[in-house]
Amino acid sequence: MLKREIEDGEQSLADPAFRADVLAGLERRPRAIPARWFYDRRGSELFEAITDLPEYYPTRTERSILETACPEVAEIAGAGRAVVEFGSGSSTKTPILLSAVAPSVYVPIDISGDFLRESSRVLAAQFPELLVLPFEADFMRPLALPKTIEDTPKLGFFPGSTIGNMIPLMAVDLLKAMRASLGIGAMLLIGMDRIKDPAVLVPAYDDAQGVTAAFNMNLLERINRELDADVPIEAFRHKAVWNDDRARIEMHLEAQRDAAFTIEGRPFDIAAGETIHTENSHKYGSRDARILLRSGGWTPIREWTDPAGLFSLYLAEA
Ligand code: AVJ
Repeated sequence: MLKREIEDGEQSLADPAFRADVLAGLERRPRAIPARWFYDRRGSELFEAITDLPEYYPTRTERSILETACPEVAEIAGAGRAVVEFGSGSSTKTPILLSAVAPSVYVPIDISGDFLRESSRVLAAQFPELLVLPFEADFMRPLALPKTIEDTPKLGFFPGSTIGNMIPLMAVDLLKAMRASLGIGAMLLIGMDRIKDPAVLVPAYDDAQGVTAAFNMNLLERINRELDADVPIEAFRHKAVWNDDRARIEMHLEAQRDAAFTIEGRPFDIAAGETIHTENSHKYGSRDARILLRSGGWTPIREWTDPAGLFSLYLAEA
């Protein structure tokens, strides 16, 4: 069966974890699909486009904070650390840190091997002295880093407010896992988006050009591309809301009419007004962020923010 499909070229082989998350997510109430599935090739391109939008302040704000903070980070962290980046993706922020800290070793960790190899090659060319050791792994669990850097103190780097995708319970687990992975004497440089006026937050996730809408809708397109599915894309619309109780932006796909479709032979019915919850982006005030870090076993030692207080960067020690 598998062989026939490949020969006919009628169906690409879907990631079984994607299939399982989509089916389980649409069967549960409220319906929800994990945000990690946004990032296929098209989704990653759309996210890159989001980072350039006038409404999407986090990327450019964090980059400008890094320009100021990294020389100070280098001073506090001292020489001779290995920089370990979590979920490196195609990060354009990494060179700012590497230029300031000048580590001997850089370990980018990502679940997407393709992206990892591509960006490692670019960085190795940009920093010829640097030993780049790409590590393909799911960083949600404690990792065994390469033996060669066992005794080298680590500086973890987790920019982009990616931690905001997790509910606090998961965020704490992740911080603990990072502490275990990075070992004795480790430091962590982490970006978190701050709580602010919903009039600023909501447009950042619902831009005028509709790029974020396309990013959200691409999840349905991906389901139709990779699974045996006939989701009527035009029946859904992008929705971004501020959940004040939980201090997070939520993205949903809202059915605009009753719709019926099948995925992998399973029938689904969705009523007009019902949503599929696709992402959380938690925001943290300064005290919230410090409590979160401490809950995860990290002691905050320094915070940097931009003049408008939109975004924060924290340096913490294990
Ligand atoms: C990559 C998780 C930091 O939450 O701001 C951007 C993802 N989603 N626009 C964020 C995202 C919609 C982004 N993170």
